[in-house]
Amino acid sequence: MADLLKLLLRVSEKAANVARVCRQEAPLFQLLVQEKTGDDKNKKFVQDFKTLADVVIQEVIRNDVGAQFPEMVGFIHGEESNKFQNGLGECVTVTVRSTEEDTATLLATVLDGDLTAATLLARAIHQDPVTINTSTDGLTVPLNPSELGIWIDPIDATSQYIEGREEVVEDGHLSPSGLHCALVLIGVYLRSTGEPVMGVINQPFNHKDPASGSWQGKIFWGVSCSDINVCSVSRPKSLTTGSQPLSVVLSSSEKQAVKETLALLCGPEKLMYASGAGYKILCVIQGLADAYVLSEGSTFKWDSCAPHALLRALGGGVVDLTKSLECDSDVKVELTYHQPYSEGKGADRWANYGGLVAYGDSSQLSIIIRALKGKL
Ligand code: 2IP
Ligand code: CA
Repeated sequence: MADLLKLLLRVSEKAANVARVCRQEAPLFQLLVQEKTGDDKNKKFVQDFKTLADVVIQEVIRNDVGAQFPEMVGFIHGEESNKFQNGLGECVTVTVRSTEEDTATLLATVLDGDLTAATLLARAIHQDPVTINTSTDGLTVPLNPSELGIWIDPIDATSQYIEGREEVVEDGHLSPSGLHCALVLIGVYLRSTGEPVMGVINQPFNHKDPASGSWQGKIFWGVSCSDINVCSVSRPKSLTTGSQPLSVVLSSSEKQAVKETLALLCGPEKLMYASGAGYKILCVIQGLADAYVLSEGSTFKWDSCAPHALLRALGGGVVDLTKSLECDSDVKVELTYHQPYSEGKGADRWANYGGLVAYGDSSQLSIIIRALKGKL
């Protein structure tokens, strides 16, 4: 299944191109940032162009994976539904057609006939990415497509993507917000057990090329199955050694009780905040934080599946916080990806409803769980 990884790297790059094009091309950018409300609202236009861009990315991935691995059709899930309704109540199912022209024609129907925008979007979808700067040579993955499912988050941290603040991020440093927090996430899990076994994280806005002024991306990937654990990131030995306190990253909207408890454990300097569920797990993958703690059920399977696979490949993982607090602090209740939360409705069925802790080192996880016991 190294072929599946190669394909996911390629489609993630296509997705990253679409994300970059939507910000670079003026007619698309206009649509991305504009809110159509009140009298200005064109009833033939889909409510939300951002969602359309997300759906288009998701469909590109679904289309390409399904074409090469037909056994996986029906098991490729994403955050968005591809059915759109415009203000006139007309329904359109957005799919990727076999030619660029056909895709453009279809997209124009949900863009109120805006053929310029539709053509630009269709061109990005149908363009093959140039080269992928990451090697998977010599990797063999003992998995069969008929045992696998996929979770796609076309763009995680959409608010940062739309806002588009350009931060200069220093290597080895976590930066709380900005375009670099927006990520394409593609995770693969085992249908039988729900374990995450392969993940691709594409960061479309990693750095700006000073010569051309255009954005360059970066791809991270990992495989964790049987005794194979391979990751494109070599994690620096934890920054936490000996007497050094733990470092933890949180959502700025985290509960006060969690903030206070972890501030006592980490000290104010080592308690950090960042946007994007995927970006926060990526910070743990890169060793920029020891853990990411989230007490709410505000992330979903598509947010955590891909980065979870990379953390597993590095010897870490992502556990359910609520369940972990109920168990002995050394028991690890890892998140799984194959079953919905039966009490949830709609998208909430796929929420990580017990919250989570993403960690690189299990002894650090135990310290965090012990600290949070009885505090939530
Ligand atoms: C969001 C996004 C948010 C995150 C939220 C995710 O996904 O990653 O940033 O909240 O949990 O579901 P926070 O940044 O507070 O951690 P999306 O952007 O795809 O809706
Ligand atoms: Ca998301």
